[in-house]
Amino acid sequence: MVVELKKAICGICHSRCRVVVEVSDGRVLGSKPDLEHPHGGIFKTLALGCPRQQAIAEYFHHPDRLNYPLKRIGERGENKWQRISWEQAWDDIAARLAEIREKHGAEAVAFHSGDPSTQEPFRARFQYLLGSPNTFSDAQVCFASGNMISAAMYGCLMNLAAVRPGVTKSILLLGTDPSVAARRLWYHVLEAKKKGAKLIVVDPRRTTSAANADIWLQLRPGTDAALLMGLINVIITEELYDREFVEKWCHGFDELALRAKDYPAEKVAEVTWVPAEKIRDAARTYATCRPGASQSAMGLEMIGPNSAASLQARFILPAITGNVDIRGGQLIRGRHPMIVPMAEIEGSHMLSPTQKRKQIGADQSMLFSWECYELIRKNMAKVPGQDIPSWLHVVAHEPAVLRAMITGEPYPVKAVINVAANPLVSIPNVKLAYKAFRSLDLLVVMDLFHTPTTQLADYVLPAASWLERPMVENYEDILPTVDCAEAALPSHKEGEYDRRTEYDFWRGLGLRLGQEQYWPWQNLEEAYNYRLSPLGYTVSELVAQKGGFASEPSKYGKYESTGFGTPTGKVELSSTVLEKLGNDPLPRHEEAAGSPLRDPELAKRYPYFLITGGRIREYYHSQQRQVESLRRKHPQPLVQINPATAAKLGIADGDWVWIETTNGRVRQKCKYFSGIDPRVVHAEHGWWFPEEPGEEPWLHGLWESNINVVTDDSAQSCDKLSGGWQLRGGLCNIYKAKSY
Ligand SMILES: Nc1nc2c(c(=O)[nH]1)N[C@H]1C(S)=C(S)[C@@H](COP(=O)(O)OP(=O)(O)OC[C@H]3O[C@@H](n4cnc5c(=O)[nH]c(N)nc54)[C@H](O)[C@@H]3O)O[C@H]1N2
Ligand SMILES: Nc1nc2c(c(=O)[nH]1)N[C@H]1C(S)=C(S)[C@@H](COP(=O)(O)OP(=O)(O)OC[C@H]3O[C@@H](n4cnc5c(=O)[nH]c(N)nc54)[C@H](O)[C@@H]3O)O[C@H]1N2
Ligand code: SF4
Ligand SMILES: [Mo]
Repeated sequence: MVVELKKAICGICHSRCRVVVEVSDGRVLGSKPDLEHPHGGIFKTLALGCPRQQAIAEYFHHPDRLNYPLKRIGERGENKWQRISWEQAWDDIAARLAEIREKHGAEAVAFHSGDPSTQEPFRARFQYLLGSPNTFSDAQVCFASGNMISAAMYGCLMNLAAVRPGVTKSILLLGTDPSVAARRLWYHVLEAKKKGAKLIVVDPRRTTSAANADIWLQLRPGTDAALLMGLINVIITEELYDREFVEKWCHGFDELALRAKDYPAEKVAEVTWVPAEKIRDAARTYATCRPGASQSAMGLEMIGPNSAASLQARFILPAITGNVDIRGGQLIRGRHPMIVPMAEIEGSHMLSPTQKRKQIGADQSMLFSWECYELIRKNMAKVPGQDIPSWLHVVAHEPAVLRAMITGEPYPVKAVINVAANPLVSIPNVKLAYKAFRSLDLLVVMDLFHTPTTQLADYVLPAASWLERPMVENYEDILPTVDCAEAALPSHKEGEYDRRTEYDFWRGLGLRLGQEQYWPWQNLEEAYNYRLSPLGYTVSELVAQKGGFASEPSKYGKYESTGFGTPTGKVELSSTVLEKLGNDPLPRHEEAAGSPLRDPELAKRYPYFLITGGRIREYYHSQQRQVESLRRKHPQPLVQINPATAAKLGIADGDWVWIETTNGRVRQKCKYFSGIDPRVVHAEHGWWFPEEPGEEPWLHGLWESNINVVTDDSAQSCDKLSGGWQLRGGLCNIYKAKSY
C-alpha cells in the first residue's frame, strides 16, 4: 500500500491546526501534527489531544456523505430525491434565481452562511453581482459584533489576546472558555500561567478555564456590562490607569470617568452577584499586572440586550490600562501586506447604493448596516494596511429576514442559498425558522451531509471538505500570517462521488447569470493563487518551498506614527462612530425587558436563567453527530444543573429533563454540576439525531433536544445596536421528564 503524506490545515475549528494527513488510494488513513511548521509544537499538543481530529477518517469517509447533487422530487420535506449532474443543478438554480430576480428583485434572494473557511468572499462577490443586499448568518453573535465595536473604537480589530508566556503578566478571559473552544489560545494561557501570569475568568460556569483561574468572577448571566463598568470604576478611582496613554491617545476619558461613577463595586455586586471585593481584586490585578492580554467571546456576544455595551466596556479596558499594541498584551494586527485583501475580492462597490439601502432589518442591527460599515471602513483607511471585509460585517438581521420570508414585509424573500450551515439547528426560535424556510419558493443547501436543513431543500449540493480543496487561511484578514495547503484528497472519483468547492458553485451560477467577466479564475486554486500573487508564490509553490506558511514579524506601538483609524485619530473610549449611529457612545447596563428585575411575573413561571451552547469537545456545533466513535463518548445532550436545584426538583443525575420557555420545550439529560449557580442552568446546543428518519415530521429528531427550539429572537431579546439575539441569559423552567 502506497501512503502519501499531505500537508493540510484542519478546517474543523478556529485553531486551524496544521496537520500532515496520510492518504492512500484517495482515502485518508489518519493524521499527525505538522512538526515542520514553526508552530508545530503547539499543533502537537492540540491535534493529538483533539477528538475531532482523531476521527477525521471516520467523518470524511462516512457512508452518509453527500456524493452528487440532489433535486427534490417529492413534496418538500418528504426526503425523496433524484440524482442530477452539476450542470443541471447550475442550470436549474440559475434559471430559478433569474426568474425570482425578474419578478421580485434581487433582494428577494437571501444568502445564509456558516463557517467562513468556505470561501465567503466569493459568495459575497456572487451576491453583490446578482444585486442582493441580504446575507444573514450568526455574525451578530459570533465574533463579528466584537469586531465591529473594536473597529469603531480603535479602527482595527483588537479582540485577540496576544499572550506571550514569560512576558504577559495577566490574562483576562471574558465569556470565553478556550480550554474547549479555542485550544490554541488555551495552550498559551497555560504556558503563561506556568511563568507566573495571573488568570482572571468571567463566566457563570466553573469551566476548566475558570477552574484554572486565580480570580473567577461567577456573574449573573447577561450582566457583563455592569461588571466591566465596575472594574473600570475601580481602575479609575484608584488611579490605576495609564495616565500617559490615556492623555495622549484616548478620546472621551472624562465622560467615561463620569459614567463609571454609576458603577461602584457594592452596587455592581448586587446586579451581577459577584462580591465587591472580587470586583476590586480583579480590577487591581488586571490593571497592575502588565502586560495584560484579554479576549472576549460568546459570553458577551450572545446575551442579547447589553451585549454591545459589554463589548464597548471590554474594549475600554485594554486602552485605559495601557495594554494597546504592546508585546504580550493586545496587538494591532491586520492582514499580511503581501496578499490581496478579501475586501477587494468581494467587491462591495459592485452593489449599488439603492440595493444597499434595502438590506433587511438594518434598523434593528445598525452595527451591521452598510452605513456603519462604510463609516468605519472610511476611518480605518487612514491607517495603512487596515481594512475590513463586508461579507462578515454587513449582515441583514436574521430574525427580520425570517419574518420577511413569512409575511412578505418589508418585501418578499423567496429564495435562500444556504452554505455550510445548519440553521434549523443553530439559529434561535426554530419553530419560526422552520415556517420561514418551508415557505420559500427555492431553498438550496450545500453541505457534506444531510441535515434537518437539507431535508427542507429543493436542491442539495455535495461540498468538497477542507481535505478535498486547497486552503488559504489568515483568520479573515486579521492576522499577518498566511497558511496554505493543497487538496489532500480528490473531490471527484468516477462512479463514487462528485463534490465541488463553494467557489465552483458560485462561479458556475455566475457564468449562467451574466457575470462571466468577473470570474477569471477557473477554480479555487487559481483564485487563491491570485490572492497570494503579491507574495510571489502560488499555493503549491508556497507549500513546496516554505511549508505553506508566511508571516510578518510583529511590531509594537505602530499607532505612534499612524494614529488610530477613528474620526479623532485616538482610541475612542466614548465612541463618536456609535454616537453618530444613534447609540450611547459609552457603555451602560440596563435591565432588559425580560429580566426578572423588570418582569417578576414572568420570572415566577420561568425561575431559572438559561445559558446555552457552551462548547463540547467532541463536536463542532451540530456536526459529527453521525461519527460513531465520537457519539459513544458523548451520546446524548446534557443540561448542567446545580445539585441543590436538582434535588429540590426531584431530578436525579442522568434523568431526562424538560427545559421550557415561552417558546416551548425540549428534553436533555440532567448532568449534576456544582460549578453552576443554583439559579442558572446550562443546556447544550447543536443536537439533532442523524439516525432518525429525515422526512417530516422527524427531520432527524429536530424537535427533541435542539435547544434553539426554545431560544428567542423577539425584539426584546435582541441587543438594540448589534441586533444580537439572546442565546444566553433568558429565562426558563425545568422539570423532570416522566419515564415509565
Ligand atoms: N469543540 C468546539 N470548539 C469550538 C466550537 C464548537 O462547536 N466545538 N465552536 C467554535 C465557535 S463557532 C465559537 S463562536 C467559539 C466560541 O468560543 P467561546 O465563546 O470561548 O466558547 P463558549 O463555550 O461558546 O462560551 C464561553 C462561555 O460563555 C459562558 N457564558 C454564558 N453566559 C454568559 C454570560 O452571560 N456572561 C459571560 N461572561 N459568560 C457567559 C459560558 O458558560 C461558556 O463557558 O468556539 C469555537 N470552538
Ligand atoms: N443555542 C445556541 N445556538 C448557537 C450557539 C450557541 O452558543 N447556543 N452558537 C452559535 C454559533 S457561535 C455558531 S458559529 C453557529 C454555528 O452554526 P452553523 O453555522 O449552522 O454550524 P454547524 O452546526 O457546524 O453547521 C455547519 C454545516 O456545514 C457543513 N459543512 C462542514 N464543512 C463544510 C464545507 O466545507 N462546505 C459546506 N458547504 N458545508 C460544510 C456541516 O456538515 C454542517 O451541516 O451556531 C450558533 N448557534
Ligand atoms: S478541530 Fe482539533 S485539530 Fe482541528 S483545528 Fe480544531 S483543535 Fe485543531
Ligand atoms: Mo461561532
